[in-house]
Amino acid sequence: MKQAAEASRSPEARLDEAVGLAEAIELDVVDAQIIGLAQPRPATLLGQGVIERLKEQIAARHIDVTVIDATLTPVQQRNLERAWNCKVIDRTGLILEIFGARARTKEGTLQVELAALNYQRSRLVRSWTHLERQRGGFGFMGGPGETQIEADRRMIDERIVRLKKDLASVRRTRQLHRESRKRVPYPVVALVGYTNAGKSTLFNALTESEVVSRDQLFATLDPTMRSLKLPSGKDIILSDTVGFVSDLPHELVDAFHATLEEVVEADVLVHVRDARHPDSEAQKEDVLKVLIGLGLEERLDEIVIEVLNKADLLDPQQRIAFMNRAQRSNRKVVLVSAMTGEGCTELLTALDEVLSAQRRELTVTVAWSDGATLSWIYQHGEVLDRQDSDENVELRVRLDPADAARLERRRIHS
Ligand SMILES: Nc1nc2c(ncn2[C@@H]2O[C@H](COP(=O)(O)OP(=O)(O)O)[C@@H](O)[C@H]2O)c(=O)[nH]1
Ligand SMILES: [Mg+2]
Repeated sequence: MKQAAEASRSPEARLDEAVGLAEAIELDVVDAQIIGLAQPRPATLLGQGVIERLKEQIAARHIDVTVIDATLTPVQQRNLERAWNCKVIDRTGLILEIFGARARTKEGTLQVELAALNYQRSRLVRSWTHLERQRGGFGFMGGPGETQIEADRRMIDERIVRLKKDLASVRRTRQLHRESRKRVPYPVVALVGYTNAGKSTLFNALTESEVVSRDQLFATLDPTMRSLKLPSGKDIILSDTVGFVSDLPHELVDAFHATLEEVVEADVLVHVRDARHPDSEAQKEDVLKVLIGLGLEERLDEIVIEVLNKADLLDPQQRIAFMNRAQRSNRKVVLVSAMTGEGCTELLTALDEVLSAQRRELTVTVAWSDGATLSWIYQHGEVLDRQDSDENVELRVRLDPADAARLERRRIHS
């Protein structure tokens, strides 16, 4: 994996992120390299010497895909694929693959497809200008190449128009999706944060020791969702979400937001931060800005737990500084090492606390004949008051939002 010069951030940090992105779609990264670009070549981006050297490595190690963490023109991409005899994708292509693999809703899928088509279209335009240049700038005079590009472009345009219509109609029925999400009978806790902050490592650390229940619900959940029991005995669903990336290409912003729908639906957000990352503070601001953009501003204090991850890499002084800052925060902050397991118990306790703070009080009337519902309420909620009459029992009960919705369904379907 290689990259072009990028002004603001260190090449090492960018390379780490690119590796993290590739791993997010289950690519097995066998090698990652930083390559200096003295002079970008229009035809291949990289210089001939570099191309030859990599060609040998790619052949010797039977590499199937090479990711270039930069923007490639279609011509550069094609030339590199020919030279190396393997698939080549650039940064935007890689991010689109990730979004495509992770979009969970119809709306998300359409939004990603739209971004992919717009991307393809812009690349057609670019190769068009490339052809124009080859012919000395008279591309508009027509010829087989242009006709093909025009046709491709028209096809893409038609598809884009259709996708936009589909998107509009899916948005109208979005409320229905929300309703079906509510059918998940446990509170949903989503891990959010930058790529490489340690979300997946934490996801595994928190769920690995668990015996995953073979409930039908879980058979249908995808691998980025798992159930987990909190110290209180409460079951939750933990969801590992698409990571934020630095310098997200602007044409991918809508698609990124669409993959974050599950975040809007979640009961708790665990904001995982790499405490050691040089851009950690700027990353935090970015994440919060996006969450606010998703309409969560008013709920942030209620639903966000901040995890300062990679505590094992901090020295004692840094730890103290972090915890002091944390204490001044409105939100719960937990120092964690997903690697060593430090802080995981505290995090689970914090999840219990945040969830019980979200509990709502409600009054329900249950018929004596419905013993199952009565015992369910005692099992899942906190009964504050009880009035028994001849036919029924009236209870004042405190339940978390997911259980309250579950109780409602029980009562409708019984
Ligand atoms: N030292 C240390 N490394 C960690 C910790 N958590 C994650 N990592 C490493 O950070 C990198 C990114 O982790 P990953 O879970 O894939 O991040 P994600 O992109 O947020 O899912 C991996 O190399 C992990 O091994 C931690 O607590 N301590
Ligand atoms: Mg991950």
